[in-house]
Amino acid sequence: MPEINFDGLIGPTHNYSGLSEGNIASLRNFSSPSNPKKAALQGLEKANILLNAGLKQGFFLPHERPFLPGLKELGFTGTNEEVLSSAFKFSPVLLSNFSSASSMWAANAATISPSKDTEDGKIHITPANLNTMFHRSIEAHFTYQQCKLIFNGASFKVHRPAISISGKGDEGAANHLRISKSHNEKGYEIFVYGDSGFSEDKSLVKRQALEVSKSVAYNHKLDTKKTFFLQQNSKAIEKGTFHNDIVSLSNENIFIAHEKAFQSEDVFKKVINNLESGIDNFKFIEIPESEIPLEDIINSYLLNSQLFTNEKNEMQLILPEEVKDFSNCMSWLDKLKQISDVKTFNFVDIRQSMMNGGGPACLRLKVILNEEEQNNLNQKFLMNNKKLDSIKLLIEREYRDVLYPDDLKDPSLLDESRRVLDELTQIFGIGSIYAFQKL
Ligand code: SUG
Repeated sequence: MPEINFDGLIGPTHNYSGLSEGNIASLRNFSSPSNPKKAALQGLEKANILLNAGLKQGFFLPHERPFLPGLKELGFTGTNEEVLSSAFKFSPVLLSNFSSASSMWAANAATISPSKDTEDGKIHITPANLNTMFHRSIEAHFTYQQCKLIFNGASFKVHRPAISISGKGDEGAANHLRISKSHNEKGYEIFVYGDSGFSEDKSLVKRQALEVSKSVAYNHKLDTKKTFFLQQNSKAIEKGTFHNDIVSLSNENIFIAHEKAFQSEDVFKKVINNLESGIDNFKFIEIPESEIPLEDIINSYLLNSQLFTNEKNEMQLILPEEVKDFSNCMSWLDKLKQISDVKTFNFVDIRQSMMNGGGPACLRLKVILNEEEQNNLNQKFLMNNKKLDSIKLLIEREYRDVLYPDDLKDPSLLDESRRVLDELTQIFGIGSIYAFQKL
């Protein structure tokens, strides 16, 4: 299969710290108890659906959290215990920022352009700088390092994370769509942005800057005639669409979007016309506000479902269980089955991630590669049943089943996390990759 998804393994510090302004679920669940064990097992279960559907599946390892090197850089000194307790005393929210398990949302790890789309025939990868939210911005460096390890063959070009403009950043694949006749053919790439980095309007958090999106597209050496830039609808951002992947999705020739996803109807129509004339099997499905209001799209996370092509060459959709609570979404799914190649639906319980605003599509980074390119990537980061069993045992043994933001100062949580990460590097057989392993 030409598609491999890389999921972010969910780390032992998964918690609800209410860190993401504009993300309704993250704010609503602030300070609720989390269950890191359940979260990690739910994530694995979701990824396992793809293995069962005949796809290869990759993983990013969790980042080192709490991130002691960051706290030390700020000036906290002493033993690990002292650093954690003085950081917490100084500012609990500061410690939360350095402790988030947010790298689980791998859709925000990078933007990827397959080799068919790029002038030099390489797969271009730009790790996201995630600059708008501090807790996410500190992911960029380690994500870059993992990308260099995973995509290390001659087929790949891993760029440095993009610069940021006036605090607006780059949110990776969550704001990027690719549409093509099939995975194997040259495609169209759409970059979705919040606003210009130089805009004076600061009333809403708009995470993605147009100039940054353009720079990623330029560095990826894309065909300008097949590259488009669409602005997110401000009203949709205001209601909770902090990333585009909450209101639209694509896979091969299918593009599904809510009527209110994009700011300018005219620009959007032009893009659709281009896709219609360039892709003979192009299938655009718009969800009108009258059929499913934007609020229901946001609360159900219907369009944050993970759409992929399975072994039978049919499309399969992994949806969050929450969708079942919305009869309008369920009726729409019945219709979708009739009018498209989307034939199989899997409902998954990933409630732990959903409570922080991360649905099935957020948990993965999709990479399109041909066979040679697949052989060229670091196979150690791919999942198999043996690794899966060992990881499950590790999670069962080490992860907590209750965690409050205040527990982040507990030095034994740091020890547990380090034990987990150390053992994960052994299970994947990748040597020492974490700062604490190199001390
Ligand atoms: O960046 N939540 C993430 C959710 C990311 C979802 N990704 C996609 N839509 N692709 C975010 O807002 C919440 C963490 C906290 O509050 O503890 C958080 O970071």
